[in-house]
Amino acid sequence: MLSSQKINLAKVAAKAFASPLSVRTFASSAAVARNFNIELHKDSFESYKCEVPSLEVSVSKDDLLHMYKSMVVMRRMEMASDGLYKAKLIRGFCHLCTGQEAVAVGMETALTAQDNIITAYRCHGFTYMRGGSITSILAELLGRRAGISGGNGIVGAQVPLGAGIAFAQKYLGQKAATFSLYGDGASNQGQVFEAYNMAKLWDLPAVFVCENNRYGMGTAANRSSANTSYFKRGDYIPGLKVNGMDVVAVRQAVAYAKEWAVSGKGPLLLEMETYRYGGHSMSDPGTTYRTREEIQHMRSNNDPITGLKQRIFELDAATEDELKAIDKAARAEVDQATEEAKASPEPDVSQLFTQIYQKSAGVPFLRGREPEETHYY
Ligand SMILES: Cc1ncc(C[n+]2csc(CCOP(=O)(O)OP(=O)(O)O)c2C)c(N)n1
Ligand SMILES: [Mg+2]
Repeated sequence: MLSSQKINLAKVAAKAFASPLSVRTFASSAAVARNFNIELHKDSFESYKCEVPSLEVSVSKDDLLHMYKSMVVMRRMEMASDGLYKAKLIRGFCHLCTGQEAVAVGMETALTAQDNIITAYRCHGFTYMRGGSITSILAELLGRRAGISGGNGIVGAQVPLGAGIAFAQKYLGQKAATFSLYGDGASNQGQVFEAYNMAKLWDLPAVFVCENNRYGMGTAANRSSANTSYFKRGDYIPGLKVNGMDVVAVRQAVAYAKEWAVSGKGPLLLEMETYRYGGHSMSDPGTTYRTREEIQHMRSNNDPITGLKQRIFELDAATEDELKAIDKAARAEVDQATEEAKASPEPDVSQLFTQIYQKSAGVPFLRGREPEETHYY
């Protein structure tokens, strides 16, 4: 629960309900909202040892508005976190996903509750998309009782865990996949390649998703990775590079990856080309290792929310007023959740060590920072 050790989210719990967008068949009845046919940009995908997904995508107005709303809420939620951090209500580390919204939203809209997602600490958006409430996410960051818990702060550690979850899915005969997310910085770790190897040996329904936001802390990808084509780094595992700033392209790629993984072809790598607008964490201004012009350029030309908005207008799928109403409702929803999270009491000290070891594990005590802090059950 401590935001100072915040290290969310070991396994983003499978949603208790299926996303309204998850794998939906499009009915042709006149009573059902009409679908829009989108032709994705020709550079949306690049493949390695596999075909690229179709550039033709069919989406309904509901789909488009749901994606728009989810990204707007996510951005607002991160803005609220930013404010709470600056007000010293959130302490310790806080990693925002502003700029990267299309990845979490596009992924979730292609998956079902049976699929699993595991990620590290830049996880607020994924938690929201998996069904975590805004209040629970903000309360967690604030270290309050209403918080939703979890955590992976050891860079890359979630990748073999994800392969293990995929193993369980295969073992249990489930027709679902596990998506393990990691960054460009994490991608060079040995354990990532060990997970690739086992996933391929056993043809696990494991999709490895590299969120390439171009930096690992303050280090540019090309300074840490000898090969920055992350989608090709599985060697014997096919891969796909995806425009991670286009939510519809992400959805299309993830639907393709899921189909690939559950059809028994084994693992697949996805590289989401994305960008974080803020620093690595709240304590990093994010401007010493990259230029302000670069950030501004990404915001002005590649923003996932603006991009989807333009697409919606081009398709004539909704009016400006409709989108403004969504923006307004999102703001109100996040404001209310912020107040609820702030009103949630701090947990009792006796809760400090809950959910670390299972009671049955027989661990009699946990060592604190100082000998006198040792905690006995
Ligand atoms: C094993 C390990 N080494 C180093 C760190 C310190 N650390 C935290 S985040 C990070 C950078 C990771 O970058 P990337 O994988 O690109 O993810 P991003 O933060 O960009 O989402 C590092 C080195 C850590 N938490 N764990
Ligand atoms: Mg990174």
